Amino acid sequence: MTYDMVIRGGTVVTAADVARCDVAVRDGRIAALGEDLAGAVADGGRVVDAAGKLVLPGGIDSHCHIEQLSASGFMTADDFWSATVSAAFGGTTTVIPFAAQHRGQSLRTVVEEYHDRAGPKAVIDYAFHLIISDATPQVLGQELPGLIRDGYTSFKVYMTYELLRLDDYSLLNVLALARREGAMVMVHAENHEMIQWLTDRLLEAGNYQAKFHAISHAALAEGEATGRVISLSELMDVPILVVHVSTERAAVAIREARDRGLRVYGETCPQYFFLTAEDLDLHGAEGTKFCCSPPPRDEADHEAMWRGVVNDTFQVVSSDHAPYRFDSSGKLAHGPDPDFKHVANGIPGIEVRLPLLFSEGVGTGRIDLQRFVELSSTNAARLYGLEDRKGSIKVGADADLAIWDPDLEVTISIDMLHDNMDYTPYEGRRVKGWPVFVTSRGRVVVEDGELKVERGSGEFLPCELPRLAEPLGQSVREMDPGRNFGARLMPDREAS
Ligand code: DUC
Ligand code: ZN
Ligand code: ZN
Repeated sequence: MTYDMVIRGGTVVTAADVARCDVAVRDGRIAALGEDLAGAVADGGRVVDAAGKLVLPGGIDSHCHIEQLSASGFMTADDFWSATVSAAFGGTTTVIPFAAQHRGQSLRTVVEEYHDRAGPKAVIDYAFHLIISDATPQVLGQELPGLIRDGYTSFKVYMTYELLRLDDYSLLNVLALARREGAMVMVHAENHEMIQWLTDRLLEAGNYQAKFHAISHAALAEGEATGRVISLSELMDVPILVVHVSTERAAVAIREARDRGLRVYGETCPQYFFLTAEDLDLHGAEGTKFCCSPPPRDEADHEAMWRGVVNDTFQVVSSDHAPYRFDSSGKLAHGPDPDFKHVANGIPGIEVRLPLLFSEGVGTGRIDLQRFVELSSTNAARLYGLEDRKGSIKVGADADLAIWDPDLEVTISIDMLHDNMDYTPYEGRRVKGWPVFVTSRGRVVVEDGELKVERGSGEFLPCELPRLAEPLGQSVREMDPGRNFGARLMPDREAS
C-alpha cells in the first residue's frame, strides 16, 4: 500500500490519546497510523516532517456568522472566502455557519442562497445550521423535516432580538419537532423583556454609550433564560445546546441540569475568557468594537468559564465570529457616536479561537491536549453529526490536520490576520502555540504562511443526526409520572 502523504514523527493528539506516530494519507483520507510509514509514500507523494510538533485534528468552528445578513440589516464583513481563509490560518478546517431565515422567508430558499454564497468561495469544508425565526406550521411541518433529511440537522433559535425571538410556545413547538426528528436545537438564551426594559430606561436617561450595552444585557437575563429553556427541554425530553454562555449563573444552570442526567450541552467562546465589560468603556465609540451579545462580563465569570471547560459543563468552544468593521459598513452604520441599541452585535475571532484556547488553556495547564482537541473539534463533530468524517485522527476519516508548533510565540495583531476586518479585540495579546501546516481532505491548505488552495475548493458537508446517549434521567421520569408530560404527548421518531 502506498500513500500520497505521510506526516512523520509528530505527536498525534486525539480526544482520547497522545501518541508519537506517523499519519499516512491516501485519497484525502487518513489511511494509516503507525511507525515508519514514510517509506511507503508513492512516487510524487510527500513526507512532511512534524518532529517536535503536534499533529491535531483540524478545528471545527461550529458557531460563526459568515456572509450573513443580520435581522437589522448588517452584512458581515467576511464572506465565505475571507472567513474560511482566516479560519484555516488559525487551524480550523471545518466551519458550521448559519443559514439564517428572516421572518416570512422559506427555509429552503434561504439554504439555497447560502449555498450560492459558500460554494464558489469556501476553501475548507462547511455545513450549515439553520436559524429559525419564523416557526410557522409550514416551516416546522413541511420544510424542516425535509431539510433535516438533507443534512441540516441543527438549528438555532433566539429568546431575544425583536426580529428573531421565539416565545416559549413557539420554542416548545420547535423542541417537539426536534424531538420527533432527532435534530439538535441551539439556543441563544437571554430574557428579552429584561433587556428591553433596561435598554429603554438607560436610553431615556441618556446612557447611550457602548458600556451600557453590557448593563442592558444583564447576567440575570442570561441566567433566567438559560434556566427557562432547560425547563422547556426537560418538559419535551429533548437535547439542547446553549450557545455562547458568558456568565457563571448560566453555567451553573447547565451544570445542574447535566448532573441530573439531562442532555443539556453548553458552548462558550474566547471572548468570555479574555474580554470584560470594561473593554466596552473606551473613549469615543471604540467600545462598540466589543459589543456582542451576550456581552463580555468580568473576571469571576472568566473563572467560571474555565471551570466549565474543565468540568464538562461546556463541550464546545467556538468563536461566534460575527465580524462588523469599525466603520460605516458595521459598528458605525448609525453614525460616529451611535447608541448601543443600534450597534451591530458581534466580534471577530475565527482565526484566533484556537491559539487563544491553546495558549491560555493548554499552556497554563488548565486543560490537557486531549481536552483541547475535544473542545475545539471532536465534540462539535459528535454533536452536529459529522463524526464519521471530521473531528478526529482515525483511519477512514478525512485528512483534516493541523500541525502545531507549540513553542511559536505570536503577538496577535490585525495586520497578521486574514479576515476582512479592520480591528481585532485581541490586538497586542501574546500567545504561545500556533498552527503552521494545515490540510483539508489531504490537500495542503496552509504552509509556510501561504494559502495553497483555490477559491471554492471547500465542500458542503451534509450532517447526520447526532448520535447521543439516552438521558440518564430515564428512570427518574418513570418514577415521577407528572414530569415530561409534554414529551408524552409527542409521538416518538420511530413511531411517526
Ligand atoms: N450575538 C449573536 O447572538 N449573534 C451574533 C453575534 C452576537 O453578538
Ligand atoms: Zn446568539
Ligand atoms: Zn452567534
